[in-house]
Amino acid sequence: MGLSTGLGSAAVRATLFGVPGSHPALAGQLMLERKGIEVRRLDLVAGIHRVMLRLLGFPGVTVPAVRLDGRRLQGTRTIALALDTLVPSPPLVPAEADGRDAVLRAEGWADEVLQPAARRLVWNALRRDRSTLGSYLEDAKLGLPVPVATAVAPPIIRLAARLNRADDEHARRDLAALPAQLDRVDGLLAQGVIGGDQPNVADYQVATSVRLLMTLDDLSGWIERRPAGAHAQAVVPRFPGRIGRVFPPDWLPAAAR
Ligand SMILES: N[C@@H](CCC(=O)N[C@@H](CS)C(=O)NCC(=O)O)C(=O)O
Repeated sequence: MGLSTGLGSAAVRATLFGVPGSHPALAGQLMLERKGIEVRRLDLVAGIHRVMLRLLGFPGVTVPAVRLDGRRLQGTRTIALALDTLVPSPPLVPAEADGRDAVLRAEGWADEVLQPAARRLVWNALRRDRSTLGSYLEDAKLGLPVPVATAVAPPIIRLAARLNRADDEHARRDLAALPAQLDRVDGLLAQGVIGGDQPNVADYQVATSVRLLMTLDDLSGWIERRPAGAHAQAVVPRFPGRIGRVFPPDWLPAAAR
């Protein structure tokens, strides 16, 4: 079916480059799908994807990276704004009268604080136990059989953990900060900034990070019981990946021990 868009009325298709298990890549994918855009997803190998993205002509080194109508878009925030221009309805960033500023503030916080914390915690957890790494590859469009991908994983995990500063000091600090961060998500839900009938850019940004955190057995039960957990599951019904309990209990928020 043709869409009435800033691109004309032809069917709109995008190629999205991600890495397996990437929460912002999934946010990008969900936002494209929300606009009715057909998405072809390709996953690159984490760490090495920096080089691949450059070879593909993207200026930056992070995913999501999207090819859409001859344009190259990179970064969830850039993608959301570009999508609203190309396909105005339904909007990802609401109009001023509908709380635009609060949504953009929530998106910015989730992008800069929550998203990196979730990423560091999962890479740190994978350094401790990579036996379930294959679970993160379930939906991946990697072009490699899962057994091959898991066999080459150890140096990739080490590299990604180093690039993302997923050391123990950060993990400990990130775990200590989580209760306040989830309180903030619950607050955004209570204020109606996120969790409305029409998901906005902050819904996708927050929910994909919370969902990634919920792949950690150390945190999943605790998060599930909170409004933030229910919201994440509603916005992101499927997020493959699971790691058993790996963190020292005294690093965990008291309610998660
Ligand atoms: N915050 C940005 C960046 C996303 C990001 O850092 N993605 C990770 C994968 S989850 C990445 O590509 N990292 C590459 C690197 O720093 O090497 C966004 O939301 O687009």
